[in-house]
Amino acid sequence: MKADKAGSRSKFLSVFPDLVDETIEVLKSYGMPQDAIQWFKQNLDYNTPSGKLNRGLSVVDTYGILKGYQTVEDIPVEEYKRAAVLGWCIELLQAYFLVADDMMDQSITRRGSPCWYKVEGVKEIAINDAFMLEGAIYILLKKYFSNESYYVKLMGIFHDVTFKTECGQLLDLITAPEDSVDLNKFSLDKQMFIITYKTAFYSFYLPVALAMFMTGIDNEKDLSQAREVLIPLGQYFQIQDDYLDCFGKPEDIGKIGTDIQDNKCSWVVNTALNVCTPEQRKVLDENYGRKDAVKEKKCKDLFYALKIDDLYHQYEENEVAILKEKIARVDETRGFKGEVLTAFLSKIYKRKK
Ligand code: GPP
Ligand code: MG
Ligand code: MG
Ligand code: MG
Repeated sequence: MKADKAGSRSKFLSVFPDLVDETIEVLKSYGMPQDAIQWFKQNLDYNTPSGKLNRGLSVVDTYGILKGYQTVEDIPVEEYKRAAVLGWCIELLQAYFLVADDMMDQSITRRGSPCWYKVEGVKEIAINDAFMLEGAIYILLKKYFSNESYYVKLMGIFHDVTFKTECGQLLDLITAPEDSVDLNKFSLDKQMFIITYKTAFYSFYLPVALAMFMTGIDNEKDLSQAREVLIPLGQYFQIQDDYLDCFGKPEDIGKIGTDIQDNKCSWVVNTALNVCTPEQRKVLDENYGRKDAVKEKKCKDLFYALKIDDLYHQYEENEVAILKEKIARVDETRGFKGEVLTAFLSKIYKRKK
């Protein structure tokens, strides 16, 4: 399918206001007061459409590719709407996770603006707002898909993937205690487990699986072929995220990295632990994971000295070659297409944000 990035994005964005209105209808039907309705609308508008929208757009793109449409414009209106609704459901899931994650990670900015809990007057109410963003997913699924044979599959996968993500987040958090830094607890294996669960399932497997359910090209063999590429692709994406947290520019990534101060079991620190000398290890033991900008800078300087950025670029080239090989081996006899996976890969290769 040919890509017109800006066109696809604005078409996808144009669906969102109606979905906000339809979700708000539910609150109106409860007789909720106007200020509560306004709060919920603000929550939806601030947290949902402000990102890259890669996950949401991928549902539409995958749907178009599987159905054999040449461009997004060729997708009939009704079909486009439903694929876009599923795309927005993932963006709502993402919004729900990020609002909560930013509180847990004590982050300051997200997508170039203050994190939602940092917005004047929000604070801990953001916890409930996160739950309500999740709730909006099921309002939309019910409204648009409850008469479809695959409705239960959609609900099942959202629940399954949400729980997997929460498991990954749990491990991310307990491996990064605030008050006791013990780098012996870190390893690249542990980091791989964390990122597979906290990122890869919902960001990569979910968009493709949703489009597959919608098209009916969802034989277990094909879902498994999709998973075999999308899970490693998601791991690569989160390793990029870890790399960008340290080496990216805040003006590019829209957020200020917190992994060093937060004692995160990230790809960067694990790679450094594998290549550092005993003296450099001492620097990390004494400075990593402390809420202190000077100590953070010492760690960052060490990561530059160890050329972790070069190691990242080597990792990236190697991983992308492996992924391309895997995609070339996809069996298309039942209607699944390797192009779905190539499209995803080209969206994230060498990303800066
Ligand atoms: C991102 O990790 C992880 C998630 C968005 C999953 C959160 C899951 C929950 C159940 C809340 P990150 O903290 O590295 O992301 P970022 O760098 O964008 O803050
Ligand atoms: Mg986090
Ligand atoms: Mg975070
Ligand atoms: Mg991160």
